Amino acid sequence: MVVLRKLPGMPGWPAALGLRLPQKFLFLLFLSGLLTLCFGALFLLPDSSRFKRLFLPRRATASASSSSSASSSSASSSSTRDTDLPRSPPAAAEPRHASPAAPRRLREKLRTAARMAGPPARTAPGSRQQVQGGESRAQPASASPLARETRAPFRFDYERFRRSLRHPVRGGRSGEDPETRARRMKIKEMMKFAWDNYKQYALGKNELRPLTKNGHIGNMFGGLRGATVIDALDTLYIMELEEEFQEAKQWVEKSFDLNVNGEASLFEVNIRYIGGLLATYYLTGEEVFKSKALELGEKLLPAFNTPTGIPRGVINLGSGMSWSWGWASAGSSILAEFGTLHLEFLHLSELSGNPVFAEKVRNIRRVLSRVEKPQGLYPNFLSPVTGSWVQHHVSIGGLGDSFYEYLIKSWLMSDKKDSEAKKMYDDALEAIEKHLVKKSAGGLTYIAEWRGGILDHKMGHLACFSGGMIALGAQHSTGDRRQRHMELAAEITSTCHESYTRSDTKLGPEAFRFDAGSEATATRLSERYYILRPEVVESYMYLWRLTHQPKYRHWGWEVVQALEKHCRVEAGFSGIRDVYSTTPSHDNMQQSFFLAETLKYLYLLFCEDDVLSLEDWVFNTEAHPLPINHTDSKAAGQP
Ligand code: DMJ
Repeated sequence: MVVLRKLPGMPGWPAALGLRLPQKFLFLLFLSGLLTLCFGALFLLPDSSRFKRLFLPRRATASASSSSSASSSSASSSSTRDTDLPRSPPAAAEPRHASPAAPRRLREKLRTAARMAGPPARTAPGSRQQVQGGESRAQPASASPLARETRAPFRFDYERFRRSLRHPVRGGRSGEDPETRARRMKIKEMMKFAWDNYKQYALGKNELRPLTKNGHIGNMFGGLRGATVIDALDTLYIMELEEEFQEAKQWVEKSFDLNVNGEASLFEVNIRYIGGLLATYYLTGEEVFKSKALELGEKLLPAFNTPTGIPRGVINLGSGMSWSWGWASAGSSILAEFGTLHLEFLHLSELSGNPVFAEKVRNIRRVLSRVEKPQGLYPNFLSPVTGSWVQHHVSIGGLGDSFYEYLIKSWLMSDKKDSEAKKMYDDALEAIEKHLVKKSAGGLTYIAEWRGGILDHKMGHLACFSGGMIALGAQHSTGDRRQRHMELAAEITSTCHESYTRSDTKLGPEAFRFDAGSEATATRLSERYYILRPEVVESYMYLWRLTHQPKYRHWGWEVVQALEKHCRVEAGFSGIRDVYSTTPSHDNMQQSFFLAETLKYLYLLFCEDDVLSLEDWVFNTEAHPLPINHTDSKAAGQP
């Protein structure tokens, strides 16, 4: 100990006090006893974990901080060191993310401290950490849990948010024509039928198997259950299916277990579970939905611990280990997956007061804005290690789709303040128009795919959402550009409609082509199926709201009739294997997105415009409504 060391020219401490040998001995004995007592108190008393955290080597606490909440700024800043990174993709994730080694009480304390963290920690000068691949991530100034615990707990002001809405959530009903009402009621009946059968045969499983009348769990959600419950909640609420909504809510309260240990798709958990829970919280103000969303959000954070901060696609919700999809090129992450987190993560920050979620997605933006874009296009595969593209495949359908959607919706959700997102969207759309938009010999406009400069003249069903997206974006352009984009949106939507009308069932195939004499039809057996997807009716809904041309409601009604005729079975709705066969074979699966999206968009198509008004809400890519920030919030999440 420094204080006892004899300094030159100075007598030692005990000597200076004039003590004799036995007294010196007793003094030293007393002193060592005192020291033992102090250290014992630090490490053994009930409230000692924060001191342990300060004194113990970093590695001993890291797993606790990263899994508990990253909400602790210091936890997230410690997570990017190269030494913790896998050597080569696809790789097992950073072992430090596995939390079980950390004492439970320590984890709980850190979690509590993080929850209670007040307004965002600002980035301290010099707190940017250089990481492999030349990217750097802003790291917030370290804020000790000690300091945080003294602040008032953050509380999202729900009442203030409700007052900020410009329209009542479920809207008015006066003066509508009876046919529109009858059609809407029919769609409501379809939702009730889908829900009732799920409840009867598969409640607590992820999806209903309507032919065999049992449940399906699948392997996308890492052991989470009830995907259909969570996906259906806001649709039940909007359709005023009160009893059914209560059934779903009760299941969430009593049976929705987040302590699972399995491999989940980061993207799917985010868009379905977090999106569904957030939307239902905003619609109802019921705390249970908010707390489940926040708890689940924290479980996704370890996926971001990569050299660039671009998350890997798969995460074990128990251990926090993450890795890339086995099928993704060279351990890459997928554009439509890591690019489809922004809306939900900003709301997680907004509701928790904790900036960590917003920081994660803003970093993704930073990486993307810096990387060079071939011809201005965004390829679908990016390395989370180097931050460079792995393969030059570009698509506005699968693997790319919702990345573009989230750019324009981020801007809208920020009440048009997030100009970076708007610019990225505008630039991307310009490149798409220039390189991918084509017209078929028969005059149909479509968006092709791009493989290293070579066009694949194919559109997936997934790409049909783009009609709605482009129309939505066009509202905020002026002059020629607005008109051009509205025309493009209408033409693409019309092409997608053609893909439906040219089939025998009047439902569209998974992909359709414009080559070798084919025009908006599937040419491969493997592309002839329809799994109750929403994208075409999604575009009808936007085009209806933005133009009020009756054809969009007519087209939507055609889909309702086709669903009733070919997909409705005794115990629910099922996908079909071949849209070109009038005696279709069913795939025995009622997808959860059928309740979240397909039926919701159809219902909204026959509602007044003020039901979930586009002035108040943006829909996440699973059709879960998230509010536009009209409140000029100073909370963590909003730009
Ligand atoms: C949904 O889960 C979402 O719309 C997602 O963005 C794409 N695929 C399905 C529906 O087809």
